[in-house]
Amino acid sequence: MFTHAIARKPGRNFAQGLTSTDPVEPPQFELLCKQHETYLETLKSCGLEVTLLDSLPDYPDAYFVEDTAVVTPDLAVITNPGAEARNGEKEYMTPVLAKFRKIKRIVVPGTVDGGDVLQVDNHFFIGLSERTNKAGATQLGLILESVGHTWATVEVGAGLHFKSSVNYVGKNTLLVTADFVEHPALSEFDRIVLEKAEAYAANTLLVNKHLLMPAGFPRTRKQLEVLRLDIIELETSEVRKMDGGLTCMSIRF
Ligand code: CIR
Repeated sequence: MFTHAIARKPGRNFAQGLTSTDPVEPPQFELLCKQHETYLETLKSCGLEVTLLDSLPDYPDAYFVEDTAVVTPDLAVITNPGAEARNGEKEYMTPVLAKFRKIKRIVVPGTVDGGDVLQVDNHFFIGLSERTNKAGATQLGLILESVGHTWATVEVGAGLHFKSSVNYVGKNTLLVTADFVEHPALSEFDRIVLEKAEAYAANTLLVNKHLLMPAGFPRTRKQLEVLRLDIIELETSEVRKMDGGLTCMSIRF
């Protein structure tokens, strides 16, 4: 059960963050704030106490807090984010999480983005991506192992982060893009495979008994309904323009 979430307000310069997309409409700050506020209200309605941090003018992507830490019941591991432009965000997260957990760190040459780390009960999948390297994944894995968790690495290949393509939706089930269906590391789970046109909906977030999914993916919604969880659709148009999604905007624990 999650009881807390950490989030950060987006800054006015959020559109200067990293992105691989070239949207027809430029990202809109007011709309992003509205969508972000609804997201936070939804987390609260799922029973979480939300700590909301101020935006960081030097780090336009800093509201994607998920990338800066991996939090377990025992520890907070401050990652070493793999994009240079974002790496300094971690320093601002350390004192915040130190109030809740003992702190551990990923150190050079290791890099990890929290977006590559997927927890499924006691097990952690750690994606190897452009942001998370082998050294970082191994450091994280050994830290997790030291407090009783199991872990495995998975090559990400497509998409920014592992959780851009694979998420746990409860009941021993993973929501996966077609690229990951055959992946042997995922074979012990039931898998819901996204249609290509709805691949963005892979970034669906399980919060206790609720499934927060991006709005506008009706076929995925139908596929998820079999799980009989409370599905909540949220507008994500503006974060999507910045390669982000629902998991990225909070750290849950
Ligand atoms: C970045 O490229 O780092 C940001 N623009 C998007 C980060 C999204 N984070 C996530 O998926 N965990």
